[in-house]
Amino acid sequence: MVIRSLRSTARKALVFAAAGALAASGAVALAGTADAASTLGAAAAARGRYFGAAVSSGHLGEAQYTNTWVTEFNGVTPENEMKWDTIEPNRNQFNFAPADQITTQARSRSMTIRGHTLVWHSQLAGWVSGLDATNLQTAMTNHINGVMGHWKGQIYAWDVVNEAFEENGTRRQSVFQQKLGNGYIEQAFRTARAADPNAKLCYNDYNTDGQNAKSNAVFAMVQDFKSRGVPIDCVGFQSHFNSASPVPSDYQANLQRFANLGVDVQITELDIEGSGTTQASNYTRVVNACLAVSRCTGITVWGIPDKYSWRASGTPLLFDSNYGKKPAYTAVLNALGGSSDPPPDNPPPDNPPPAGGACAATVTTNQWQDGFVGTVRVTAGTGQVNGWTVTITLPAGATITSGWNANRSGNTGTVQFTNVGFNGAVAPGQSVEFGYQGTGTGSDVTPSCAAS
Ligand code: G2I
Repeated sequence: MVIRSLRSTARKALVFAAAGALAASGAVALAGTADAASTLGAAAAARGRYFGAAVSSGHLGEAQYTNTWVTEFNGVTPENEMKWDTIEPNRNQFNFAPADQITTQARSRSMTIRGHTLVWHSQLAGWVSGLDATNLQTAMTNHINGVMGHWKGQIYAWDVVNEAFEENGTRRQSVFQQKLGNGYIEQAFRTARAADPNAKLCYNDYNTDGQNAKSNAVFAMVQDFKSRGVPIDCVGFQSHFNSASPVPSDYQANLQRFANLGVDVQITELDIEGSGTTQASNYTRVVNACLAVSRCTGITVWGIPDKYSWRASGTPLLFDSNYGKKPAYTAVLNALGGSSDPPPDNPPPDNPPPAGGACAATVTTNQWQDGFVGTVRVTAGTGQVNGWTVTITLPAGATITSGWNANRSGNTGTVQFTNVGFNGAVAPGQSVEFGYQGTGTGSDVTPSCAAS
């Protein structure tokens, strides 16, 4: 197996130290125990930020979906599970179970959780629209208290009010606006502060990513709130981009002007339609803008693989529909200061690669309370490998429940993995990866590799 050199270990220790200090502040957490700078979450943590994904509870049963989430990201926003129609479908009957599926997993990995969203005109339960002003006021307060109370102390930031403005800067004529008037946003924020004083309270919207009539209206509202002591801590910029709505040239300047008001800014629903280098460079611009604004505390992409995006046909995400890392992924990782290449010293100069025809294997384990994901990298030596077998011995009590990109001989104790059709051939010095998921403690595994 490959023994990592001191240089690699020192690099990792630095990243972990930085991330640890930040985790203590509650804002960020490590994605796992994988090589720190080789995942989006760990690279972002080293820059003092979280990197999250919108997650749907309905996909958690798909091993690669969950694995990609927990391996790559250190933050999460439930995509639909906290919306009013799901979470309070009938008055005062709360349905927390779908969102809890996500938050329980997120909490066991110390992820940064964004709550989305409390007061929004869309995905609103039908019963809300029929209420008179007095009842609507009570229902809004009760909703905020009920939902925030359930996760009190566990949510990093809440989108308290979502999409309350029109493109021309006027208020959207939602049921809240029509029945409660202009004051409803302020009321929602004041109620939210009392419901969970530790959560950051955000206003969240789209098409506010550059300076325009809509973002100016939000700006004026935040300025007014700050001047009157209305509790607001952050502004979320959804950042849904495509060719008709590209990353604006003043994107960073716009984030900065909000930050200058004394609020944090967050990129809350990032996706950019396109492919290849164009998509990659647009993602790079967004990440660089956030990194350049010290109060930009994190980025969330609105989904994991393209196939589950709300606009899948535009392939707007970082992973393709087979969970392959797209050029945009590499661009984001690099912009965050990470690298998906094996460290330059892996195999290190003092630990030469295996001889011609042989292979080496390394395992990175992402361990949480009661389960683990192992990612195994098989590297060919100086000669071509045409098939391989990796053997590991799991600690007692560990059981593999699923795996991908390899055939597997068993689930406990000594387990052998052999290549599948498409990843048996490994060119000299190149690597392929496979993985497994299990229950129990699966760390401290030493693999051996035999080429066939
Ligand atoms: O529309 C993109 C986003 C804009 N900002 C607010 C976000 O909350 C919003 O997210 C999307 C979700 O990604 C979609 O998944 O919100 C949509 C609804 O406005 C979500 O779509 C809904 C479908 O409309 C429903 O038919 C479906 O039952 O997703 C539901 C759950 O899959």
